[in-house]
Amino acid sequence: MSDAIMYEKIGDIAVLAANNPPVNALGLAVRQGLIDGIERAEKDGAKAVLIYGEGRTFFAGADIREFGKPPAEPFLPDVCTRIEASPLIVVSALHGTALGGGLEIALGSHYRIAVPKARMGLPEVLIGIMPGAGGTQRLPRLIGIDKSLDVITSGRQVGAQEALEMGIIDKIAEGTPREIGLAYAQELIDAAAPRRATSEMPNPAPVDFDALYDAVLKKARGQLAPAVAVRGVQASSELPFAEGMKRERELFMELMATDQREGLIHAFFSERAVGKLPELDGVAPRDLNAIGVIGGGTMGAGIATSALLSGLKVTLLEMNDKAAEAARGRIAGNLQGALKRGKISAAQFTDLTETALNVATDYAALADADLVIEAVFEDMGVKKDVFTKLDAVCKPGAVLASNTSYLDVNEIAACTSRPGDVIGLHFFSPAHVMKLLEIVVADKTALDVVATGFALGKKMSKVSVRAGVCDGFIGNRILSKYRTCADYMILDGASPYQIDAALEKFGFAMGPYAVADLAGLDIGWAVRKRKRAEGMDPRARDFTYADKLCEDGNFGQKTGKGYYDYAAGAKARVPNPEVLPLIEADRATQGITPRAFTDEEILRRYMASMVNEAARVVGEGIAKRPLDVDVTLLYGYGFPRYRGGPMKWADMQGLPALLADIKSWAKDDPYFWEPAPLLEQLVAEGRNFDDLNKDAS
Ligand code: 3H9
Repeated sequence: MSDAIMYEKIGDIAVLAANNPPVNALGLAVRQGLIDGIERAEKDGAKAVLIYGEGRTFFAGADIREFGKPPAEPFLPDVCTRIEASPLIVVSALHGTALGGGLEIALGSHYRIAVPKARMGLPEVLIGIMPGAGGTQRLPRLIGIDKSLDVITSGRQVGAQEALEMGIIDKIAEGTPREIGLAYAQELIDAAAPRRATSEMPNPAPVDFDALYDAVLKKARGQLAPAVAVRGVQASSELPFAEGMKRERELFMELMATDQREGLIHAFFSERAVGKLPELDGVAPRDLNAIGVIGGGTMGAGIATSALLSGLKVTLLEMNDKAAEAARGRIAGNLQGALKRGKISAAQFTDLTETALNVATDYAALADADLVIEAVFEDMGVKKDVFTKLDAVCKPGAVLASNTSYLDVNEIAACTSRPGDVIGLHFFSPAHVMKLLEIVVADKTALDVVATGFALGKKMSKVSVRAGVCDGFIGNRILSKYRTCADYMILDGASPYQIDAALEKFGFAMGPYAVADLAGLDIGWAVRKRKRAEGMDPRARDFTYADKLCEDGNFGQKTGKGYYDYAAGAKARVPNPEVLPLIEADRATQGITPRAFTDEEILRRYMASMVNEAARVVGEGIAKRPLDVDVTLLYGYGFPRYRGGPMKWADMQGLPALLADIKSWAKDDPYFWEPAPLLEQLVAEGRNFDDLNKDAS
């Protein structure tokens, strides 16, 4: 027997306890251990078998780390089939998260019991595959097609109570999984309960699978797995069990071979790797109980909301009583949303708004804060004024954070007497919704201050990425480059609508011009004005059509018109007829003869500009690893998750072709398309971005 499955016989019950921390993933040793355990139980005179997991969870699924390597026997579907074929009664006792192959083991068992807090599901589509160990064949036989499709195509986790109501499990009981499993197995033995194989249940009644396939494909915005999973479920209705299993395997293997699977699994591991920084090993964060937030606009109120929801006490500072009360109202509004969605109770709402939140107008109110985040106007003079005041009132050791999205955190830190305590914490708006947090480490930021930034991110359930100081840090710096690329394509002949459509087809939730309308066109206008005032590089191209749009009062969704007209609502956007004439006039003034762009060229240019700038960001150490860029773009910029992030996408396309494109476009515009040294180096060495991730791990 392997150590991954521990065997024990208690009376008539053979106990198979999984012991493969941290999540009892079904790696080779576990699969072999289960087969050996069942065989031993059958020879051991047992009447029933109990399967449960030691540690924090039942099996959380197949071992994802084995994907992409040659599969090793025994395969998981065969393990489930062997468990089900046993003449002994097999009981699975679930706790933690019984996911994917874990739930499939339970479905192969004859009876299922769970602790009240157990969660279960078939989340395979979230990593680009579908259930491949009988999940699409057994679940529909057990609970019917509709409920199975809901669980399988969404990948959502179902709580024990709902699972009981759906018929996925037979019983819920309080106790450890071992206790409740043993008691249930004994109860079944005493009642002479029959062996009950899901695979022997009748085929579930069919539905209109073709219509469902189309609907699921459309909803998934280009992701294949949920729709392909519909075909698996279809097989459960139309084919005998063994043939259905074959069909499931074929579909599973097809998905396994896709870039989408590779991209999604890269995203899964990358979002877990971003917080693991060798320099923080053994560094304890500072205390974090009470925080201050300066500025109660949309951003400040969002940060305060997120902090309150994570259990922190918050003092929000505004300039006067009126603004402070408006901020309180904004935060209460955000928390109302959380109440409506069932995230907090009415009692918690009252506690958060009345006890945990304090609004103030005097800096002295921040004297006891462990950490203060300023979210005031994006202007160096204003920020310096705030930090000078914070330096005067905050207690020693308090972390002083700026939520700046572009400005130099070194310069901000230098105006205090404690630059080691200063850090950038760049939240994304709305801050209580968006998961990304850029933790901007300045030259003198102390390591335990960095660790405190990550601890805050964890408390707030953010995905935190370390960034260095530069104009725009990781995300906005790269954004500025690919937005400029799109703007240049418009000057040269593309339309904003064609660009948006091409990128939405690629999988972005919204194209860059729809995003600009949402964010407010006045933001870009202010940046352009600032850059012109500072003096633009003469080699950079400039344009006026976007300024004219703003001069006419079109700031996007908030004014009803921008690149699009929103008269019929945000979703029913239609092109604003004023836009193309402005663009044409700009081209005419600049003497540009417009040319046609294919969607493919739009995508290639847009992505190449993104990847090239990202390579600079990594090369300069602003991002420590390519995966930090991927996670930033996935969580803050709507990059389609199933493409893994720009660096992973570039690796999968092949870096030499990307570099060749860049070099060919550099002939016309050497300033914009100058290849990043890191990209040239990787191509010369025959390596890719993921090799750098591996070097760093
Ligand atoms: C499948 O089952 C296919 C079958 O249908 C058919 C096969 C033929 N494998 O997330 P955490 C690691 S597909 C390997 O930080 P949490 C994770 O990387 C699978 N490793 O903790 C991390 O490692 P590290 C279907 C895994 O408490 C550590 O465990 N199942 C796996 O926040 C802790 O994870 C899924 O898709 C795995 N399957 O969340 C479930 N899972 O410490 C995917 C986790 O080195 N997993 N690790 O960074 C999850 O959703 C969450 O990890 C879970 C725990 C909810 C389980």
